Amino acid sequence: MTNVAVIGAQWGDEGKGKVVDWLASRADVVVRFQGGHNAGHTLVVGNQTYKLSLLPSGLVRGKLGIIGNGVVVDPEALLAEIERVRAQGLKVSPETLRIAENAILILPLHPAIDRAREAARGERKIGTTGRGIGPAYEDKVARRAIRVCDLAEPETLSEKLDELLLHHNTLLRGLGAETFEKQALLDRLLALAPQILPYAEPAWERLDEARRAGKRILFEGAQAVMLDVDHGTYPFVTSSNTVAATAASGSGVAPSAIGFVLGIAKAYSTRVGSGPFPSELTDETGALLGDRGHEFGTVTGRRRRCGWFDAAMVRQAVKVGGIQGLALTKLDVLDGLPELKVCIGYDIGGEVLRRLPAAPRAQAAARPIYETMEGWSGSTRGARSWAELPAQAIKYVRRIEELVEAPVTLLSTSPERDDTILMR
Ligand code: 2SA
Ligand code: MG
Repeated sequence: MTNVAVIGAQWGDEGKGKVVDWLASRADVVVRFQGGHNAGHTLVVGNQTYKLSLLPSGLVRGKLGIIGNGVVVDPEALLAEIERVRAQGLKVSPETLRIAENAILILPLHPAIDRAREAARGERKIGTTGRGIGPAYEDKVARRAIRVCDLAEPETLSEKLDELLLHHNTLLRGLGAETFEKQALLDRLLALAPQILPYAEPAWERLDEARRAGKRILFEGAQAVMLDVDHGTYPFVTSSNTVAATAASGSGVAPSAIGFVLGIAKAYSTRVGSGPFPSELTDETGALLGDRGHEFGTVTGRRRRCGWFDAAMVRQAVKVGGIQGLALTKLDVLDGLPELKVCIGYDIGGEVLRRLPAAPRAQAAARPIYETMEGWSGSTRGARSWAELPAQAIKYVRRIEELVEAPVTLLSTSPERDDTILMR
C-alpha cells in the first residue's frame, strides 16, 4: 500500500474515523495535518466506541500518531483527551504520540473570542464549534501565535503574550467579553509545558525517516473540502485548508509523499453549522435520515442538517481536493426508501450550473436539480461483499461514480470496521 491521504468530500462527518481506522491496520504512522479539536472522529472497535478529536485515529490500533504542524493544538483539550482514552484502555505516551514542535497552540482566549464573535454575528453566525479554531489560525497567519516549541522558552512566551494580549484584549473589550490577564496565562502555559514538551519534536524529520525506512504513512484529514477556507462555502467554512495538498504542508512532507487520495462521502448529505446546503431536506425524509444516521455532532452534540446526495458538490470536491477514489459510507441509512434523489446541478435564477459558484448570494440562491432513482427494499447494513448488495443499491453507487467522476473504491455498510467492502 502506498501512503494514503483521507479527506472529507462533503461538509464533514462522512465517517472518516472509521475508514482511517480500517486503513490504519495497514499503515505504520497516522498523521493529522490540519484542524484541531473541532474534529470528531468516531471509531467503533468491538464493544468500545472511541470519540477522538485531536488524537490521530491510528492510536486505537497501536500505531504511531503524529499531530502535524498544520494542526492547532489546545494543550488542555489534548491532555483531557489523552486521559479519556487512557481510561478506555489505550496506551498514549511519547512512544506512541508525537506533536510537531512548530504546531500552533490554542489558548483560552481563542475560544473566548470565537464565541464572543459568533454571539455578535447573531443571525449571520457561522455555527463554529466554539473551540477557538478560527482565532488560532488567524494568529498563525498574523505571525503572533504561540507554538508548541515556545513552551520551552519562558522569555518567548512572555514576549508573545504581550503582543497577543495587546491585540486580543482590545478585541474582547470591543465585543463586551472578559479580557485575559498575562500572568495567569503565563503561569498556565508554564504549568502545561512539562506535560506537553515530552511529545514535541521536529515531526517532519520523523516522517522523512519513516519514508526512507519504507514505512507506510496515513494522512488523516479533518472536516472536509466544502469547509476548506479557499474552496468551501466561504465564509461558512473552517479556518484551514482541508484539501489533500494540506497533508504535505501540514505535516512537512513532499506532495509526492502522498500516494493516493481517498475522499470520504456519505451516501446522502449532512451539514452542521450555518451556510448553503442546496440539497437540504427540511421535511420528514430529512428527519428520517437524521434519526437513522444518528446525525448529531460528535464534539458539540448539535443536530446535523440532512439532505440528498449532492453529486455536483462532491464532483467539485473531487476536482479541487485531489480525490482519486471515494469511500462511500452509511449506504444502509437509505435502506427501504422507495425513491432516492441525487443532486446533479443547480438552478440559480434560471441559469443551470454543474458547480457551486463562489459568491455567497449565488450559493444561497442555488436550487437543486435532481435525478430520481428507485430505492431498494433489501438491507445493505453490514454487507461485506458486493454480492450481498441489492441490485438497486449497486446501481445507486455506480451512478454516483459516473456523476462525481471518481471510482468508489470502498463501501462502508455499518460503523463496524469490518463491515467494509473493498471495491477494486
Ligand atoms: P470551526 O469551529 O471554526 O472549525 O467551525 C467552522 C465551520 O466548520 C464546521 N465544522 C465541522 N463540521 C462538521 N463536523 C465537524 N466536527 C464535529 C463532528 C462537529 C460537532 O465531527 O461532529 O461536533 O459539532 C466540524 N468542525 C468544524 C462548523 O460546523 C462550522 O460550519
Ligand atoms: Mg465528525
